[in-house]
Formats: sequence, structure tokens, C-alpha cells
Amino acid sequence: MAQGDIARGFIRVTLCLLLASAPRASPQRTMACVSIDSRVLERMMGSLPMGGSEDGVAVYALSDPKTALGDISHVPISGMSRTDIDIGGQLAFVIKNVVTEKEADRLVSVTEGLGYSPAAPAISTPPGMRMNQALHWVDDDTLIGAIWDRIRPLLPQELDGKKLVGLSRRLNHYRYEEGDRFRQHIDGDWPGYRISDDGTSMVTCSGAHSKLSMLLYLNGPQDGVLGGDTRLFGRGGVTVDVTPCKGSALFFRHGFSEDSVMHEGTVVTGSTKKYVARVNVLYSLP
Ligand SMILES: O=C(O)CCC(=O)C(=O)O
Repeated sequence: MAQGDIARGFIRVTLCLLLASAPRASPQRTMACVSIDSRVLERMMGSLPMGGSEDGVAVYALSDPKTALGDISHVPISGMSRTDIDIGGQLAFVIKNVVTEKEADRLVSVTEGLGYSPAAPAISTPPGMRMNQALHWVDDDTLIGAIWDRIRPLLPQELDGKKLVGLSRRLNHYRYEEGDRFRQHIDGDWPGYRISDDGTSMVTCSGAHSKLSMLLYLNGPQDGVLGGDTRLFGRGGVTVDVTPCKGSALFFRHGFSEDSVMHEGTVVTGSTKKYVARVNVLYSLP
């Protein structure tokens, strides 16, 4: 079978949904399992935590996103707010309630169903830097469209003279186990990605490029996560630790801008895994 055939094969995975009734403070949550269908949009080279790379790492799409992700409203969640973080003059802010706790739990379950891997597709990191597991998928706009409608008014409408245009539909998820971390780095800038019109592959969005990272926290201390703060290194030696808050998102500049923010994911010190998703915020091209 040619690689293209494999890449476009359909896959059925079992989705373990975290039950909303499980006690919030307990890291051991009850799970219910349902089946969902997914497909592989692309297979590409992925870098491994301790160096080297692996070929054929999948980027997925959900065959039925509405069923897999559940009912997602496009209206803001009550209590949404933006708080700017003082890191010596560089842009960094947190938006609360980007997704609900239920949506965050569901997303964790979807990604667990698709399956994490040590290799991160298309990402290149030196040995020992990205010590976690990765899972990348591309949304058909079911989730990203709703998040966009919620957060759009709170984002910088212009950066470097370029207009805010949207969010990439590619979600790069990371799962950290005890001892895992993401050492100091600056995120690269990327084109936006979406699913092709015929649904079979991942394509770039024309006329847009990313300027901001959005780190969406899918769990946090309330689920039993210990450690795993995101540490921002600002100008003049300022450092700020942002503790993951489930459903909230941290934003900061990336790419080759002077304002790009050095950051790290600090060590997860307990047995509860930390889950985060990185999504790029897109601005117009000249
Ligand atoms: O998990 C974190 O807190 C940091 C993640 C990160 O550095 C990244 O996705 O670039």
C-alpha cells in the first residue's frame, strides 16, 4: 500500500470521556468509553524528545467532530476576561474561560482516543528540550470557530501593522507526565492550517501568518496537576509563572519579532498528567 493510502485511511478509536460528575479535586476521574472515527490527513517527520526523528507521524482529523466534541456554543462563556501580564513591556495575557471545563475534559478524552506519541510532527527541537508527548489534529472549525467567536474581541486587533484574521485550525497538544517539561524556547511562527475542501489533507490558509501563541490549558491543579507552570522570561530579568487554569489560555508573541517571549513549561512533579493545546493566532500578510 502506498503511503498516501495509509495517510488517508479511516481509523476508529475508543474515546474515554471523563464523566462530569467525577469529583473535581480528584486526579482519578471516572471514564466512560465511546467510539469515534478519525482519519489521518498527513504523515510527516516528527522530532523525538531526546533527539533524532521519526517518519510517518500522523496529523489527524475527526470524521464527525460534532459528535466527538459535543455541543459547543459560539457565544462567550460567562466570566470571560483578559488579564495582561507585566513581563517588562512584552505582550502577554491570559483569557479566562476560553473553553468550559466540560469542553476541556472532552478535548482531553478526544486526544487520548487519537493517541499521544513521543514524536511531534513537523516540530524540530534539540535533544532534551521538549520532554513530553504530542498529538496534532486539524479541526473543521467546530471547536476553533467557537473559540474564535468567543475570544476575538479580546485579542490585539493589529500587530506590526497587520490585521487579526483568525486562528489556525491545527491544534498541537502536549501531555506531560511526571518529570516532563518543555525547556526554555521561543515558539516559531507558522502559516495557518485547515482541512482541504475535499477533506482529505491539511492545507495552509492563504494570506495569513501567525504572530501569537495561544496555550490553552485543558487541566490544572484542580485536577491534581502538580508543577507544570508556564514560566515567561520578560525583559530586564523579569520572570512570571503562570499556573495552568483549566479552560483558560495564555497568549504571547512568537516568531522572529523582538517582542517574542522566551518561555518554558516547568517540570510536572506529580503523577497527574498535564494537558495543554497550542493554537496559533493569525494576522494578515502584507
Ligand atoms: O506547557 C507549557 O506550559 C509550555 C508549552 C510550550 O512551551 C509550547 O507549546 O511552546
